[in-house]
Amino acid sequence: MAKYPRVREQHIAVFGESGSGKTVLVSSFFGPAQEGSHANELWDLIADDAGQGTRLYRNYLGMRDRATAPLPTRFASTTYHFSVKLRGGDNDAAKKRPFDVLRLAWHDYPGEWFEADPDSQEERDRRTDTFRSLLRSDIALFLVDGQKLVDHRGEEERYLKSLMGNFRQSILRLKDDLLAEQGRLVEFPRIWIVALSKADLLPDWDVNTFRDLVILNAGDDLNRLRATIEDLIETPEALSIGEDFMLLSSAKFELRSEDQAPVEIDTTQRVGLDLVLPVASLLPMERRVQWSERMNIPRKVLDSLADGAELLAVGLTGGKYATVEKFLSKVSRTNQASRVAYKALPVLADAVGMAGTKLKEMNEQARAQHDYLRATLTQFKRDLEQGNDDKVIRTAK
Ligand SMILES: Nc1nc2c(ncn2[C@@H]2O[C@H](COP(=O)(O)OP(=O)(O)OP(=O)(O)O)[C@@H](O)[C@H]2O)c(=O)[nH]1
Ligand SMILES: [Mg+2]
Repeated sequence: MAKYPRVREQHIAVFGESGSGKTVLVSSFFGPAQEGSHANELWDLIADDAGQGTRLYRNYLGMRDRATAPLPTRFASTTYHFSVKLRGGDNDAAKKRPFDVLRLAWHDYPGEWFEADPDSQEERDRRTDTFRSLLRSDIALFLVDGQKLVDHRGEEERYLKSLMGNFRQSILRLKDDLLAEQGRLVEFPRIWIVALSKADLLPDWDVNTFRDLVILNAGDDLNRLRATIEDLIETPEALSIGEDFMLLSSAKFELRSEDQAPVEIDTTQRVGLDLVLPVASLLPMERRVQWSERMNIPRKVLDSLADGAELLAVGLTGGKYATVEKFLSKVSRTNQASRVAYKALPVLADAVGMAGTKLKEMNEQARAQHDYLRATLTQFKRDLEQGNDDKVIRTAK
């Protein structure tokens, strides 16, 4: 019997108005991994629900081969379940690894819900329940629609303010219901990445151009949104909103000028999608270390944020799982303060600190040793580093 949990689960919540590109995004995340020619040498990406997988792959093929985008899924809230199955299942490195599968739950939250009041108690309950189901996510992507920015050239402020204002209002509407049961929320997405969708429409922009535009035009609105969310959560200092930014493009869309219908959709030209898994799996751990260096975070908050970070850290650095397991069971027995937990585990800081040449060497070594977990995690970390260097993503330091 396996000694360790064999599956790690990460959740990511995607917030975007209707038409902002949510369905295309998830299709384009999943699709390429299903093409025979695109197989990843370290892992396989599969959909846990076969029907869902078929739908997403069909969406993708429609774009790739017929230049047709998927139909709108307005008002629908969907959670997609994916598994990243590491290769090398029965080699020696695999026997020692704490998990073989990294699961990703991807929650779509429909944008109409930002815009319109619920029209019945039933609808209101449904929204609250859906929102609750997102709360396990450490990371939220907040989409800014590149098409809308193009349409609002010169008056981007109007669009950005209404986007953030509407979202803030919808959180306020949910607030009483969310807090009714046990007061301030411990578990809540604490890292909100502001993401530009359809970045292919703004080919001259890098992530800094985008960030500057958002802060210049809607910095106050971002702060108000942050304040609103702070009121919902326990330990509100442990919250990043408006500190991380990224660019996303699911494909390069070429549109016919008369009616804006796509004539070609080049699915090989994607931006930022390869950062989704690295962001979902590593950013919570990194932020947890940054925050615990700066402040005292209660144990229960730490546990909900990037839980299992220790195992990931060991996976990255190639340390011994047994030490961590022993340590964790001791901590949970004695329920020690967070600072003790953090200090006693320098492996977390070590993992976060790995960078540059050292990281590259560790990745190459892990690949040579067919240690697929370490190869994957060090590769994710390299991808994040590269994304920052290429100015596709900008994560708070
Ligand atoms: N240029 C460009 N256009 C995109 C991209 N992604 C989506 N689009 C366009 O935006 C339209 C809407 O995308 P969807 O993914 O259906 O939007 P959605 O957020 O799921 O919208 P709802 O289902 O209504 O909530 C698509 O039909 C495309 O025309 C992209 O990466 N680049
Ligand atoms: Mg949709």
